[in-house]
Amino acid sequence: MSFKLDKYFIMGTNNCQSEPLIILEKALQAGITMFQWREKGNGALQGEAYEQFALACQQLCKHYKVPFIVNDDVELALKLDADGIHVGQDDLTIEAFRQRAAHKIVGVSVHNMEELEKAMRAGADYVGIGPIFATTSKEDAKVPAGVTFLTEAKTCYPDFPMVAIGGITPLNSAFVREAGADGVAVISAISLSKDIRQTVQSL
Ligand code: TZP
Ligand code: MG
Repeated sequence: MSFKLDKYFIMGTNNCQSEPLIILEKALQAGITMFQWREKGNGALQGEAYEQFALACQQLCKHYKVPFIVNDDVELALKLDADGIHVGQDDLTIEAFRQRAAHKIVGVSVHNMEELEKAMRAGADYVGIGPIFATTSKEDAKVPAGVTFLTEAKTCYPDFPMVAIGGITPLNSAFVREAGADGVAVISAISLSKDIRQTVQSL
C-alpha cells in the first residue's frame, strides 16, 4: 500500500479528553495522511473493548482512505488486516513480521545510525525519529534529541522515508520539516487541540 507520512496522527484513548472516535474523524476530515492506533499505558482498554475500539478506528480510516497502522500489536494487526504496523526497538523483529505480512507497511522507531541502517536492511518502509522535543505522551520516552540525528539521517539517506516525532506542534513543525522530515507524527497537538481543523492545516 502506498502512504504519505506528511501528517501522521497517533492516538489511543488515554491521549484524549473527549470522545476519541470524534477526535479521529475530525482529524481525518482535516486531512491527516496516516493514522497509528496506539492503545497502551495508563487506563488503556483491554480485551473486547480494546479490539472493538481498534476496529472502529480502522473503519473510519477506511472511509477516509487513510492508512491504518497498529502500534506494536502484531497479532491484532494481522487479525484486522490493518494496513501496517509500527514497532519499536524492543518489539518483534521486522523480518518475522514480513514473513507473515509481505505487503503491509512497516514502520520502526530508530534513534541512531546503527538502528536506522538495521531497519533499512530488514525492509522497513519508513522510520520514526524522536523524540525531537520534550513530550508528555510517552512514559518511557528518551531524552529529547533535537534535529541533529534527523538531519544526519536525511543527509545519508535522502530518499528513505522518515517521520519526526515528539513534542511537535504547529509552532515548530516547519523547523522539523526544514531539517528534512518527510512528515510530522503527533499525538497531543491533535488529540488535545481545541480546533483540530486549524491544527492539522498548520502542521
Ligand atoms: N515516541 C516518541 S515521542 C512519542 C512517541 C510515541 C510521543 C509523541 O507525542 P506528542 O504528544 O506528539 O509529543
Ligand atoms: Mg513499541
